[in-house]
Amino acid sequence: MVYNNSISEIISQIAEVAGYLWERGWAERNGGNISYNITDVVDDAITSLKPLGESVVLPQPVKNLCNNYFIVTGTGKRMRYVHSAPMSNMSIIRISEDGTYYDIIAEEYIRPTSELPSHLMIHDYLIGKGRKNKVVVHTHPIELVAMTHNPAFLEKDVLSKILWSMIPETRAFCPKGLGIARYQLPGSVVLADETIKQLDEYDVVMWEKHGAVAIGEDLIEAFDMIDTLSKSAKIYESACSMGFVPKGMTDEQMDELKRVFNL
Ligand code: 2HA
Ligand code: ZN
Repeated sequence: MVYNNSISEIISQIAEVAGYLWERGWAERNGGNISYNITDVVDDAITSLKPLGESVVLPQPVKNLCNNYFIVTGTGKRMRYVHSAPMSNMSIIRISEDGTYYDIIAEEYIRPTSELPSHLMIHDYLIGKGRKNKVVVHTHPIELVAMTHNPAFLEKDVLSKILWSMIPETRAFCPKGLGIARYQLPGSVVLADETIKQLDEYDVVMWEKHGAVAIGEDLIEAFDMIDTLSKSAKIYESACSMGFVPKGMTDEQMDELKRVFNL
């Protein structure tokens, strides 16, 4: 199919980020998923598309997403192939007029990610709040996930503080830090609910013993936030493997960054 420039650009961006997720080792097998709200840039070529198969009922209606369009990575599809052949590994879906079901409309009948409930409920929640969110990305960053295996790090903002203190960049570019959603079954509505609870305060949420979710207006920015937090987690791990637990920057040093850079 031929897409307009905006949609082509979005497809290239998803392919680019899918490649990073694979290269980082965060996307074993079919791990991770991406959704991108393209409603603002669809044209007649897209809106006139007919459903390719059966409509799929959503586990929870998404009232703020009626008639919205998304590009979504497919269930069971590998990020490394989303990178090399994007439209053979994801599909375009249209949410129904009443927000209770969706249709797959392009290019092939590829069923969306198993984490679609979380993706759509997050999009729905953020649009309802008037936020300009367009993307949700979920991935399995090794060191960050490892850190969620330590119960002490699951208390509010403990992990954020450690990660901020590892390198000034993280304090500067992830000023909100990250939220924590306690372990829930992958793909479940409760996991989506737990995630949404964190989104008023955070743009990145760690799913305990599972992965990270980032939201944003821009996919590269959402990826960069996980990447930056992950860099801090690696520095922490690296120091521990050298035989010491890093103390990190002091509170004064972090406050100075906050003051000087207006964070
Ligand atoms: O898409 O990562 O959480 C596979 C997953 C489920
Ligand atoms: Zn996952």
